Amino acid sequence: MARCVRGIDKGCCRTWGWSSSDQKQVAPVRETNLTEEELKILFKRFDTNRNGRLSKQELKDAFNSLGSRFSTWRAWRVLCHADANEDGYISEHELDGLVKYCVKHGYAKK
Ligand SMILES: [Ca+2]
Ligand SMILES: [Ca+2]
Repeated sequence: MARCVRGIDKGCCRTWGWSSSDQKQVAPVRETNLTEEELKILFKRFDTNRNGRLSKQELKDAFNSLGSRFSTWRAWRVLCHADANEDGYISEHELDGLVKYCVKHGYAKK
């Protein structure tokens, strides 16, 4: 009898579609077809004040365009990760580290 009740519960969960509605809420990481080279070009385009460095705001805009849902957090993470001289900006020679971070997190082709 107890076994029968458990079976009904399981059936209810399926009927209510809990798992399927959960999946809808969690959007998958947006798949891009960008190569590392294309990513570099994209990031350079977001150097809106043309000073050759990417500020946190510029990084945030770039991640927004890549479909990141947590662009502010991503910009902060990427600065921690790729800002080698810790001046708060990603400069041209630090771009490689930035791009590698993006590849690792699914923003570009491997
Ligand atoms: Ca800039
Ligand atoms: Ca730097």
